[in-house]
Amino acid sequence: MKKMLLATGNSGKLREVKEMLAGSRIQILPQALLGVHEIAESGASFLENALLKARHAARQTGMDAIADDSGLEVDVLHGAPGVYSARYAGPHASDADNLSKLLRDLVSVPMAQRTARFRCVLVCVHGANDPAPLICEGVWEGCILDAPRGNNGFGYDPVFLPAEHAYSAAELAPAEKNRLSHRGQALRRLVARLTCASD
Ligand code: ITT
Repeated sequence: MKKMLLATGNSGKLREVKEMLAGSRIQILPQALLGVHEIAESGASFLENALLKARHAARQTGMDAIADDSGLEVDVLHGAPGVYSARYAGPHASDADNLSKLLRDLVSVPMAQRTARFRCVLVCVHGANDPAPLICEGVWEGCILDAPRGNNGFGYDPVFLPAEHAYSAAELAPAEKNRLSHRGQALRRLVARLTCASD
């Protein structure tokens, strides 16, 4: 069993990654368990922020670290909230604050123009100064509903209608979300590469 640190303070991400790795050869340890504090996400891209988080956690603990930087890109908002998804309604915004702001910003936008996608960039570093981190990405296409639906998931899930479904991401069973989602895609790619590397 390989132990790896997951550099996130987001309990929704942690739950999904743990669910998806159950039964694999990778055991995830949350950064809070090892006393790693969150750092400012000052990068301009998902990749820069994911590397900042993973390198910081690896530096603090000496462990291999995985980090996820992800967000929602809404076409009519020119890709916003994007890397600012967690802080869309302000620096200390809750999921509910961010979701309400998004619905307000789209209030007069017809359904056909509400196309959007979730993007996830997952990185894995072998030590803080790893010069060749593993980088995997996943993208989940859909559109933004005009009102929240469902209680599963986290973040913007209640207003995200996947292109291939009649249910919002928050109405999907967790296993179905993981099968389709940006994070599920990126994590399966990462696991395949980690498994190759260790064989
Ligand atoms: P960490 O940086 O500690 O991992 P965070 O919540 O700050 O936690 P990000 O900076 O990557 O994470 O921001 C991601 C935001 O994008 C997250 O807070 C949600 O609002 C949104 N998001 C990402 N993946 C999502 C998903 O699967 N479902 C719903 N919203 C998601």
